[in-house]
Amino acid sequence: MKLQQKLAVQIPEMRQRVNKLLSESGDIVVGDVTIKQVYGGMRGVKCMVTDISYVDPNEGIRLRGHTISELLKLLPKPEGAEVPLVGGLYYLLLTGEVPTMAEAMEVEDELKARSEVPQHVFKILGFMAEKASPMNLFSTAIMLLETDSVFAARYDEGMQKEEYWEPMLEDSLNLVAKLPTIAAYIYRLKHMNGSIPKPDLNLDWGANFAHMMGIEDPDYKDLSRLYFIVHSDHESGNASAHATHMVASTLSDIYYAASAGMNGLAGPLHGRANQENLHWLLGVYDKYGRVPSKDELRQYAWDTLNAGQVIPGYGHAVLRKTDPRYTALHEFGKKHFPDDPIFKLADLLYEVVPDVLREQGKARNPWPNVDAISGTLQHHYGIQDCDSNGLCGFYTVLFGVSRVLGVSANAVWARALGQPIERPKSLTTAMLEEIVDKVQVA
Ligand code: NMX
Ligand code: MLT
Repeated sequence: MKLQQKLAVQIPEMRQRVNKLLSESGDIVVGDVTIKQVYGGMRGVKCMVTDISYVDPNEGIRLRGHTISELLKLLPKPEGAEVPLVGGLYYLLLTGEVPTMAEAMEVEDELKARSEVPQHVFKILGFMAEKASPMNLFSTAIMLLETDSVFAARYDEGMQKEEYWEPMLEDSLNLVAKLPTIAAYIYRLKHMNGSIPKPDLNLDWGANFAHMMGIEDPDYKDLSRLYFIVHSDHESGNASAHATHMVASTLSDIYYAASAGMNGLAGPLHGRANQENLHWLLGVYDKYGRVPSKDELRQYAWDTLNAGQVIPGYGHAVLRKTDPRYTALHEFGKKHFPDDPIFKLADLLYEVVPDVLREQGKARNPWPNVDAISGTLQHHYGIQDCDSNGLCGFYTVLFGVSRVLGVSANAVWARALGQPIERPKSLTTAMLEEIVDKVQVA
């Protein structure tokens, strides 16, 4: 069934479920909040809801109930390909159902029909390219598309609240459709004077990105789809998803909201960790002129920690085991280029870093996250993260292209369920001290 029709059937049922929960059980307690959590980035505080994905600390992400490895088997694939269609994943994120090939292709066709990027975006990015980082360009490009927001226009006309999700979906499809061209254009501006091949209408959304990057190796098409699938969603508390949700909760449209999410993704503790990890690996490789020994790598890792820095790509706010997204990308590298020296180095890092972090005793999770391998795979295909002016972050743009799938699917459902403006409560330090005094007296 077509995406829009399917959602039109699902939304009233879901509204009923949520209304029942709220009216019959709205006052039931879900969890307590400690002072450590109030000061500690709200870690573990249960205060958001999404049905699109869930991160179990040990098992990792499930998207609509499916693990990454299940999804790679379940979702429809283009003929002869190893990795499924991203259009099929988007259908799953939005509807919760594994699409048939026809349903996945309907989404792919919708995206193709909406993929033309307005000329002003190319022009303005072109003016900025010399001085702006790839993530600045990416976030700006999303904002430049805002002029065409259907949601903003319909809101001004005075639409009913029940209808909000429809233009939100329209905008989301329009935005997602253009992202591969925008990302490839940013790369080409930085490295190839901004000339970009026309999208190939015979290719799917993910493969078209590879084509526009000028890489015709079919393996890179598979890697692009894989990359865009694994980074798409990671429940709603992560910084990019949460920022998007918060901004959208003010009834800003998806362009304002997703651009805010991308600004969060640009930080080194979040999506930029893929860039940091790759640069770290290249730094080690350059220092020794080869893959170092385990002892040398251990020392390098300690030097990083002793300099007060983090080891990028390791640790996580929720996960407590190896990230299954790391595993999926690692398997791809192992199958296609096990002898790539940087891939070997990333492998050696896995053998060294968890022990080092355990020995240091600070990180709650010593295992790798997705960013400990993703840059290595792009690097293998010759994709550079930095331009000749030293402006870096293209790998984070690729994370961002994928993350917009998840945050926009969430934004459509947030509108459908009438989620209100987000507004948690802040306290003062004196108030917390007062709470402590009262507890101690009692
Ligand atoms: N290297 C060194 N120290 C670390 C690391 C690491 N990889 N991970 C955590 N720590 C430290 C952390 O800085 C903190 O130190 P302090 O008490 O001095 O402030 C301490 O260990 C406790 O932190 P955790 O509670 O384990 O982690 P938290 O939930 O606060 O932060 C991350 C999670 C992901 C921000 C953190 O593990 C980190 O900085 N990792 C490296 C950057 C990274 O890979 N980010 C990408 C995350 C995934 N993504 O795609 O967004
Ligand atoms: C993500 O994919 O957003 C990261 O792993 C960070 C997180 O989940 O906190």
